[in-house]
Amino acid sequence: MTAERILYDLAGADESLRFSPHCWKTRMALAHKGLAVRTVPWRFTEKEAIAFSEQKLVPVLVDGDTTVSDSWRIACHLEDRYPDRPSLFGGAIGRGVSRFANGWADATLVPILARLLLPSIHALIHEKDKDYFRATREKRFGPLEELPPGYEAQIGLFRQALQPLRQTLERQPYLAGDQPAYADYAVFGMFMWARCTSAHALLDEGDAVYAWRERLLDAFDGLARRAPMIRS
Ligand SMILES: N[C@@H](CCC(=O)N[C@@H](CS)C(=O)NCC(=O)O)C(=O)O
Repeated sequence: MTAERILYDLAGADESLRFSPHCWKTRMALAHKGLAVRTVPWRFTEKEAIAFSEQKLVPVLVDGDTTVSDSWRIACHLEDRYPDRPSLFGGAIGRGVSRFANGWADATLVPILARLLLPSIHALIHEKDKDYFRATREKRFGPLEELPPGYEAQIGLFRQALQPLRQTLERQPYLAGDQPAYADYAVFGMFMWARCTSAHALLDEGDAVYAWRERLLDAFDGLARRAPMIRS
């Protein structure tokens, strides 16, 4: 019998609302490998529930006898543990380039989106998380009530930051080429973060990034499209 696979997945007050960009990277990677998983809703302050992973952030994947945290490390674990299933990286060079895509999304897109999304995230998280979330995020981004200086300007900044992605997707359907792979999921996680937590329209319909996002929303029988979103 195969041991159960469990993913600790960030949830809002409504436990069906799963909005972490990094957990979404992992959800897509598991689906790509065709691996079933049971997700466990986890709140920001439930540190004791993941203490066994010896760190304080999600995603945490328990894969039989192995515990892995950090979405990038989880992707590497899945690739190495399940080499006969569809590849997430397409070899060593692809692993290197996917790491760049992941780093680009984290370093460039997270800070821009955070300024746009933090106020609505604060509104949707569990009551017990609110003080912790405010204190930790305000340390990095300033008072939530002063964010963002203007939605329009912030969305403009986001669209501008997407230029390297857009330029690629105007020439090929996915970052990874003809088919999606981890480089795509690493960036797509950011869009799931926004989709699940805010009603802002981030992209124009004519944008190549919009069409790419649509394709990934439909991937794996609409896994991402079916995900509950915040009610606006
Ligand atoms: N580099 C990590 C980042 C993980 C991370 O920041 N997770 C957030 C949720 S998106 C978290 O667990 N936050 C808990 C906290 O802020 O205490 C990864 O890629 O998995």
